Amino acid sequence: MIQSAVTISLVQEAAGGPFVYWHDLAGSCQQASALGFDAVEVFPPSPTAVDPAELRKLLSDNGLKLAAVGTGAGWVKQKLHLCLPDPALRVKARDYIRGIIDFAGPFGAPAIIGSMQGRWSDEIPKPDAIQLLSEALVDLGEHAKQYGVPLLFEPINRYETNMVCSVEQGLALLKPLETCHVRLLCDLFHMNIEEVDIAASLKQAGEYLGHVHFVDSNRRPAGCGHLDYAPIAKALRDLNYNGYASAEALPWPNSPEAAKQTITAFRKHFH
Ligand code: LER
Ligand code: MN
Repeated sequence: MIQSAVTISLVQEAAGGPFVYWHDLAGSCQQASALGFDAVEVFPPSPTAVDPAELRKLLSDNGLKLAAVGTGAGWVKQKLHLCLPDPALRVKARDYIRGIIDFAGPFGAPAIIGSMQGRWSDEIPKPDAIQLLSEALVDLGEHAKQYGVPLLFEPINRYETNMVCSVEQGLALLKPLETCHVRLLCDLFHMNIEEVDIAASLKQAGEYLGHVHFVDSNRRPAGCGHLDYAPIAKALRDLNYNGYASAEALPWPNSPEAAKQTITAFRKHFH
């Protein structure tokens, strides 16, 4: 059975980004719980910004699970990524992600690498960048293994990276890796830009599919754009996908309405 999740951003610098709830961890958990979400996905400003004991209590008090934790603040706040020309900064980027894995792991939640995949450049041409990214994914995937969770890797659209934009490119990156602990995060917003057929690409991801960002074509909550969810839901059912459909969407028209719209769409399509 697919499970529902909703995003909470705690990163001031990410203002305007695609997160349903903002800044208030306790209040957001209460609202998510009241609407019946299974879990929350948290976007923290650093690996140490959220007190694990406080989060554990909030999750327990509200009957929620932690779906995943984003690493994107490493890019947004510190301009770190895994393919930077400076080796010392690449180490820092890897350590940042390792810190998020160590924060999320004890909750049984995976860390997400999206924007931290970085981009190739004149100084680090594409084949070298792919090599650097692959080495980092093996190291970090094996690090996640101790918690019994995968590391999630997210193809993101061409306007945000020149590295891995589609499911096909994601599979080409992950299949040769000497670890089986890295899975794909398929974000329907990015897929709407990059894929020929979203449902077919989800099926192609197959057992590599680890997480879904549930959102509409315009990054508004599901049902507020022009995506056709029937074939998407069928593809996920056919795969026996039992991970999360996590609402990483703009707080449109506002956070409470976006969350309500999302859970209504989730129940319509997935239950
Ligand atoms: C992160 O999940 C994502 O989808 C990226 O677009 C962040 O910029
Ligand atoms: Mn996403």
